[in-house]
Amino acid sequence: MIWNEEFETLPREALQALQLKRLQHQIERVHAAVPYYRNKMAEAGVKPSDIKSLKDLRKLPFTTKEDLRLNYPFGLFAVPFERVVRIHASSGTTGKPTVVGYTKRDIDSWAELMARTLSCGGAHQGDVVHNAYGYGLFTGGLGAHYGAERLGAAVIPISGGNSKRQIMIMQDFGSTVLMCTPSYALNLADVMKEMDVDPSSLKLRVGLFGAEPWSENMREEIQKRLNLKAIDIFGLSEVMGPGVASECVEEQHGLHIFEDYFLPEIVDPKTMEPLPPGEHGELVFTTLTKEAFPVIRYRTKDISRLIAEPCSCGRTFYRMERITGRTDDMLIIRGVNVFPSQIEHVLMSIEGVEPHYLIIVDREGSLDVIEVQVEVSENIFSDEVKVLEKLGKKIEREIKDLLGISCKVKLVEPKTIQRSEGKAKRVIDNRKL
Ligand code: DLL
Repeated sequence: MIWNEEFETLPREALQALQLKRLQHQIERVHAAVPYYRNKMAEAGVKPSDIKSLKDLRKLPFTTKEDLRLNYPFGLFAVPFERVVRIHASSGTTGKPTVVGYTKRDIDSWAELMARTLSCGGAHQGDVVHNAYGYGLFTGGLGAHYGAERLGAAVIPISGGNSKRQIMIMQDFGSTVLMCTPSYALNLADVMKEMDVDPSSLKLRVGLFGAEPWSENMREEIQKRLNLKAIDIFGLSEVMGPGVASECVEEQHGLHIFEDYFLPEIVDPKTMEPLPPGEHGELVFTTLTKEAFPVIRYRTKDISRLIAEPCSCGRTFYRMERITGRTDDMLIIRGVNVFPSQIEHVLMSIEGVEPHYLIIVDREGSLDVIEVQVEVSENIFSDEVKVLEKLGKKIEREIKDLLGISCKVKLVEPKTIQRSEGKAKRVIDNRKL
């Protein structure tokens, strides 16, 4: 079912007229309220009144995570702080997180967008939504929660972890819709097998999976092993959280972007020139209605392409192809965004550690595991084993404190990690998605 028939099936022309009106209003507001954006626009020689058509979007400067970092924590908020009712955060590139805020109206739009997402995936009133996205600063848990309530479904706010209990609840409460990361879905399938629970004895019908990259192969495996239809959903904190784009259950091919709220572009990551539908490049979003934390031409670093062909579900929104990669080195480990620079930040704050390290990522069963190999200075290495062990544990603890993920630290002798002859290779990702 289409949650909001009026907007989701707007003829393209009417949609573009609406987008332009909203864009002009948004740019004017941002220009008036946020000195940083105002300065950036002045540097680029553009004023709000220069935005006369959607094509003029390309005159506006891009926004990156670096801009967010420079304005940490609230410098890019576009409303007086009294109007902010929610704060979320995701990983920054170093020690500080990326912070986003929402007004009451933003939360209301988000609930609408997530109700659309759920509906797009085939969920409806009467469903029992098993929400295993993490609740907390991460946008997944609460984002999905409000959407499920708006839809009129019964939501189980189970959050992540404790898989055996999750499965018991699924059995006892009759969960029909599963929401979690695709890797956690596979993990649940493993645990079901261990517990001797037959997935077809459960009521699960559909799963809405996202927050990390996955593949068609993974979709097939999840669908087979959990006996449900697997839908890809996409979003990012800076733009809203989940609820930016979603596959429809009819086609399961390409994610409809909710274009009345977000204006998508695909740009060539080298020249930064916009590319036409069909061509691969970096996804860029401009928010059209956000009050507390609007973004202008935000560079997601995610690689995709736009699909302009009409879809059999009746939605007129363009689709984006599933994310096929990133232009930077961000990793997603068990649903947590991790930048190698964050790990470097931890390592460099510890005495006796050399600036040579290697991050090795693997998938054991359906769980991501990471090992950080790091060189230590000569005098530490020749010290007692106990000293080395203590140092290793200290690094593991500090990485856990900053990133919230466990890793294994392996201290190695000086000069054993291969030196680069150009761009250092810091990450070996052995996961096959
Ligand atoms: O992951 C929001 C979200 C929550 C989306 C729940 C879907 C479901 P962040 O933590 O800010 O927000 O991470 C955003 O995750 O730039 C992508 O690199 C990646 N990502 C999100 N969804 C997908 C997906 C949430 N369906 C970053 N496929 C994005 C591939 C995804 N990558």
